[in-house]
Amino acid sequence: MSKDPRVVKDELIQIYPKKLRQKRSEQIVVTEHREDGSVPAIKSNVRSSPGIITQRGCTYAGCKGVIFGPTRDILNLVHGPIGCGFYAWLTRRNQTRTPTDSAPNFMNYCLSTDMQEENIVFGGEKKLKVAVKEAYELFHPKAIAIFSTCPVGLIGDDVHAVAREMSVELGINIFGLSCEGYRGVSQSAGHHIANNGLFKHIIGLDETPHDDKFKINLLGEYNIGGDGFVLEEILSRCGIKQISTFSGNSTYDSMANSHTADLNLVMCHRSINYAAEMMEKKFGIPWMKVNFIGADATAKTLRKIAQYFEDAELAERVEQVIAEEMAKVEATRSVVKARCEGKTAMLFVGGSRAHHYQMLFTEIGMKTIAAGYEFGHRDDYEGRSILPGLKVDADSRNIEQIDAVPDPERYRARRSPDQIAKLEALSEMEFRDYIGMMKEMDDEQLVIDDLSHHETERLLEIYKPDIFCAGIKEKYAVQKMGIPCKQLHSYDYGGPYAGFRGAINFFNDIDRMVNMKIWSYVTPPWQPKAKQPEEMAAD
Ligand code: CFM
Repeated sequence: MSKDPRVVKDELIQIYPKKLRQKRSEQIVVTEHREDGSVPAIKSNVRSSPGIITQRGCTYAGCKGVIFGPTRDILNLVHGPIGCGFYAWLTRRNQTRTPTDSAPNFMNYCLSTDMQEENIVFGGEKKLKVAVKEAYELFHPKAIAIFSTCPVGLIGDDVHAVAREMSVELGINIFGLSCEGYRGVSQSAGHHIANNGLFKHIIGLDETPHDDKFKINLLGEYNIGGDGFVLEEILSRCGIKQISTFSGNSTYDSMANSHTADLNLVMCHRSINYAAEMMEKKFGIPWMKVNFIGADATAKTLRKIAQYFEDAELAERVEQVIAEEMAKVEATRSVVKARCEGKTAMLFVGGSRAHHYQMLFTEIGMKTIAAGYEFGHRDDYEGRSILPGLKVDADSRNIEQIDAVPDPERYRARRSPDQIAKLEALSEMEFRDYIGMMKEMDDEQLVIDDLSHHETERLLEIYKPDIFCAGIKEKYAVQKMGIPCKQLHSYDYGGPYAGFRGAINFFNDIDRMVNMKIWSYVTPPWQPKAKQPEEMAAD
């Protein structure tokens, strides 16, 4: 079978009925850098077709699991049947560290109203009130967030009214989120709803000032496998004050105080760009796209921060940290690169990692031959420059769009438009911008949105990549085909992978996986018979 990406594209979709084939053909593109700087348009953020096995999750997962879940002291109460409630218990390896043993941490609790048939028929508001009260009496949290699951929206329970009423009764911050699973086409809608919730109900509530010189927030970093801990350590060594993270290892108070920072760093553009935009409009904090995945990428990001603050001492400290860390990275990288050079990878992850992790593979000489997002939008693929021409579809219009305006008292432009322009001219800073995944990929590679299971199998069969990166739902199907699968949602209990120390971990883990002989002993479904023990011994 030809490995020409155009031929492969046809092969992937030829089994589908005509209408679906047409739709999928617009969601699969072959990368190219055109003379005018553009990349091919890709259809994305549209509904998955029934019958297809998608990798996607639901809107509630994006709101509760991704954005609110990693904050340890907001009590997250799921209003819905217990099945959805299971997901409230963070099994996704977000880590957190309390300053003392007695400081609140609700992340390992699963709080649900456990709706029954009776509540679906007669309404669940009463049960929700009782649950809020009970949760309050048990934990005495500063804030309670109530998450709506599908049936709540279908029967029309007013979680917001209950939240307001209980907030007055209990004297704490209680708010509802209309993040029913069906609310959007994927997790992505849940991100937007959660961003709106953060903005309306938390950000800006605490005015405590800080006299640190360099104050930032890290947005779109969820402390999977301890990534956030590594970044906290690097930033503090550089002398940069991290006011808050949205939302890895974060607290309610830090988020409430986050508008006192002078710069917002955006890691995962897809999940948190809304908050970054709204904070800039309301408080005057510029946002800049960064990437801490990859040692070179981390060094570049640190230099950008130093440039933004225009401080010689900070720049010097940053260079010192980079020099110290890079020496360690190089020691591992040179060994691993020699063993991995030329091997191939495929990455199909939610909305950022399929881009960011390509950097790590490039650093050890591996090539990404196919990549895609589960739920990224066109700007995540093609860059934000396409946004002005984008038509908002009905599914996206379903989600509240907040038009933030400057706060009459608190708006303070941290940098003038002239200063921003000067900084942009100085280096490759991406203020209010994201260039997207495709611009950083080689030509003639496959980019596939919302990859289906059928397409996964055909891709693996045709290309036989050395490693496939995805999540737990894909992992075992891929490995049965004799190809190692690295989870990038949870790191397979490995990690952290961010920053310099994380890059070293990643290089070692990938080296072990792509060079492990065991995969050649698995009989993929397209091969007639398994290797016999004597053949294995002869290998
Ligand atoms: Fe952003 Fe994420 Fe991702 Fe995401 Fe996710 Fe995630 Fe992800 Mo799983 S916020 S888009 S909704 S980087 S949970 S921490 S790993 S799919 S690529």
